[in-house]
Amino acid sequence: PTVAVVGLGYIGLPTAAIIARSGCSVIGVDTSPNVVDTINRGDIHIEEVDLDGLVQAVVARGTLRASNEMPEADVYVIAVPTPFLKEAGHEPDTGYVMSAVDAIAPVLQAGALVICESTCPVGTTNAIRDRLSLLRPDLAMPGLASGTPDIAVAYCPERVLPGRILEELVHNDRSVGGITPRCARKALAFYKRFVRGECVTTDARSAEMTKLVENAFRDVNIAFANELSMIADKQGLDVWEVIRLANRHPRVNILQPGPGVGGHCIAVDPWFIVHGAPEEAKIIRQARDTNDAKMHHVLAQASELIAANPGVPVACMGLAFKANIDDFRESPARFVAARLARQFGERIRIVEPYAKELPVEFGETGAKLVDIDTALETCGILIVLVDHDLFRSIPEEERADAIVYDTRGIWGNQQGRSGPAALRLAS
Ligand code: SAJ
Repeated sequence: PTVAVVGLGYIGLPTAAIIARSGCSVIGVDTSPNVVDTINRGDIHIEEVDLDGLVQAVVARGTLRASNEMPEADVYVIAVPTPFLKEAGHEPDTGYVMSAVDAIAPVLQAGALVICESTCPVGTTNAIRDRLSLLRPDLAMPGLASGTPDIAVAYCPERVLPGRILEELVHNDRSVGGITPRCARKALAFYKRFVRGECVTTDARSAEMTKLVENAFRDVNIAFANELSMIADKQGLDVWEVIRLANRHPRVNILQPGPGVGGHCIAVDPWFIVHGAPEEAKIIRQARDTNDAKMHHVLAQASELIAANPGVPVACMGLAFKANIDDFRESPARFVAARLARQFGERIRIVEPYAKELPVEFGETGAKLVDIDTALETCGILIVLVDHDLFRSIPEEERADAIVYDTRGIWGNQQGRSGPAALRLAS
C-alpha cells in the first residue's frame, strides 16, 4: 500500500522510515520545506540512534520520500504535535491534528484508512471522523450510518522511548483502537506489517485514554519519589538510601527523584486527563504540581548553596531533560541552570557533553560551556542536574574537594555529600 505519514518529527520520521523498510511506499508530509528538503537528500533533522542510516537507506531505495503536499494514499498516519494551552487551564490543543485532517479530506479515496498516532484527549478520534464526514459527505464514515463504510478511522498511540525509538517501534506491544471493530481490524492488519510486539485491538476512546494513563502513571510515581526527596531533605535523610532499601521489598518499586520532570510527554499528557475530568483527577493533578514544584525547590537550594560560598566557581552538570540524550527542550535541568546563570553570571560553568553551544537564554549571562575536565579542575561547587553516564563515571577522588549538590543521586551513598547534606556542609 501507499502510506502517507503526516508530521515528520521525533515520532513521524522514525515511523515513516520503519514502514518504508517493511516494503510500503511511504510519503512523509511536513509543512516545513526545510524538513522536506533535508529528508529527500537522505539526511535527518533530528537526533535519534541509528535513524540517519535507516532514512538514508529507504530514501536511496525510493521507498520513502518527503513532500509538502498531501498525496492520495491507502493509509494516512497522523503524527503531529498536540501541545496544551497554558493560559487556557491546560486545555489540550488538537489544532495540528485537525489541520492534518483538513489536508487529508480533499484527497481521501474510498477504501482508505486514517490513523491518528498523536497523543490526544479522549474523543478526538470521533471528532476526526466527524470532521471527515463534514468535509466529505460523499464518503460513508464508520459508526455513523448502516452499511459498509468507505473509510476506516483508528487511534493507535505510540509508546516509544527517545533514544530507543527504532527498536521500541518494532518490539513494543501496541493498542489499536477502532471507531468500530472493523476499523480496528483494518488498522491491525496494517501494524502487523512492521510491528513484532503484540497488537491488541480495542475501541478508539479506550486507546486514547490508555496512552494518557501510561504517562500519568509514570508522572505520579516520579512525583512520589520527588515528594519523598523533599521529606528526606527536611528530616536530614539520604532519600536514595531509603529508596534503595524500600525497593528490596518484593512489591515496592519506587522511581528516582530528580530536579523535576521534563520532556514532551510525561509533563504534558496528564493535563489531558485533568482537563477531561477536573473534579476526579486529583492525584494526577497533584503529581503535576509536585513535579513542577521540585524544579523550583532544587533552584532555591542550589541558589542558597552558591550564595553561601561567595566567589566559588560552580559547575552545573547537564542540560538535557534526561540522561544520555541531546534533547534540551522542556528540561528542568536547563531551567535551573539558566536561572542560576542569570543570578550568578560568570561564576556559572555549564557542562553538557551533548551541547555544542549554550541555548539562547544563557546569551548575556556570562555563563560558559566547559568540558568536564575543566569543570572538575576549576569548580569548587558541583551541581548534578542530569544523570549522564559521563558524570556517573567520575571517581570519588576527582570530586572529593568539591561541595556537591547531586539532584540525581548518581554518586551514591556518600554521607554528608548529596543533596541537602551539602547545604549543611556549606553553611
Ligand atoms: N524521571 C525522573 N525519575 C525517574 C524517571 C524519569 O525524574 O525515575 C524524569 C526524567 O529525567 C525526565 C522525565 O522524567 O525528565 C521523563 O523521562 P522518561 O524516561 O520517564 O520518559 P520520556 O518522556 O522520555 O518518554 C515517555 C515514556 N513513557 C513511559 O515510560 C510511560 C515513553 O514510553 C513514551 O512513549 C513517551 O513518554 C511518549 O512519547 O509519550
